[in-house]
Amino acid sequence: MKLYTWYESGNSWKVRIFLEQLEIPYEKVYVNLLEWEHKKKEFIADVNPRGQVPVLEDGDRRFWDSTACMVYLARKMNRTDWLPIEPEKMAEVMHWIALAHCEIHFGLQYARRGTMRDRWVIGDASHLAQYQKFGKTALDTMEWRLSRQDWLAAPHITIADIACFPYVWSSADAGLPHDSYPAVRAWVARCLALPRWAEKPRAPTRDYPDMPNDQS
Ligand SMILES: N[C@@H](CCC(=O)N[C@@H](CS)C(=O)NCC(=O)O)C(=O)O
Repeated sequence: MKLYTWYESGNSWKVRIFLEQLEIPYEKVYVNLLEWEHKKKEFIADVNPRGQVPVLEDGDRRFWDSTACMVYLARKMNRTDWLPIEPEKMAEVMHWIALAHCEIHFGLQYARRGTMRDRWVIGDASHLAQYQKFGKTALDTMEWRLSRQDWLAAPHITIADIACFPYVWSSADAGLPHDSYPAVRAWVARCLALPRWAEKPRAPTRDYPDMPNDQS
């Protein structure tokens, strides 16, 4: 398998974490987001019409969304522990996937990207407070759940936890540190303590400054 990815891409990190959890070997193809390689005509025409990473390639198939990639991998490997197929259990996972693609994406991810790179998806820095409002809803919702159980969607880890992880881990970069979110902080530590998870972290972030900056 091949993963189109970039060092600072939290969505790519999700797929890398899952590939490593499943112990699937893969090749990385770096798409330099800082040089706008993801918006080049050839990338859009040949790899991802959405102009984003991650993209997972398996034979002649390509999947261009972190959740699509994780769902594909979970079903291909028949891992119902990571993605249950019973209606209620699957819907529980979808609660958190929806949060990842809504408040976490439009709140924490976009606030972080604007703050760190001065790239604002809508408007300019004057929109930061709006992004942070979405982001706060995400953190409040997760705190509610994680103060009652260890993992988001089940008594064990699922792809819901991976989907929510990267931009919650780095939410301090979006101006929303974990000081008032003890259950979220404990969940981040629980994730990082898993084997084949913290081995290849992205750049350190304010709440977790001691993580090595391996960048591979
Ligand atoms: N829904 C997509 C979002 C992917 C996404 O936002 N990727 C970022 C990098 S983390 C990107 O390529 N951004 C460039 C852009 O949106 O123009 C997913 O979950 O994979």
